[in-house]
Amino acid sequence: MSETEIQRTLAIIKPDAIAKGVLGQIITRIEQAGLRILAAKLIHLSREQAAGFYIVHKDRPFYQSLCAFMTQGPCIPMVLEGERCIQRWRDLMGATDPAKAEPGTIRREFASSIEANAVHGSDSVASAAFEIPYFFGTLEIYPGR
Ligand code: IDP
Ligand code: MG
Repeated sequence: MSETEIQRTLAIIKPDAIAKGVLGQIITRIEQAGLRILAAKLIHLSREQAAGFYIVHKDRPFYQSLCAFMTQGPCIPMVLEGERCIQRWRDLMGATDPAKAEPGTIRREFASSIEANAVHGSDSVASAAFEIPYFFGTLEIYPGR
């Protein structure tokens, strides 16, 4: 995939960010960055749904705790689209640990901890290809261009 190719990524506004009331501020950053929102919904994940989404982390020590956190309240998965969208959204998010995230990033500004870190973003084209259809069917994604 070339550097300027239009990509899609799966973003999630996590339960901690919704509980804190910073949903609007996060969406504003998406809009200001020029990333297009092609799909979005509010969903309260079951334990099984969270576990399936994070299956890649099943052997990590934080897996059970992460799945519990993701079911604490509703979250908002979204499909974002734009040039180099995967890396641009990761850059807006900042590092996984908010203490290590750059000033001005979403996680630095809004995350509570390395676990309750406000947002998710696919980390590659391959993970986006798994994560987008995990939440959205073809008919739920605005075709855009
Ligand atoms: P990422 O979200 O920045 O891609 P990953 O390593 O893919 O980070 O981890 C997935 C999620 O698991 C993180 O966003 C965070 O919520 C949680 N997590 C990652 N590392 C830890 C940890 O060391 N302790 C607790 N939770 C963690
Ligand atoms: Mg990840």
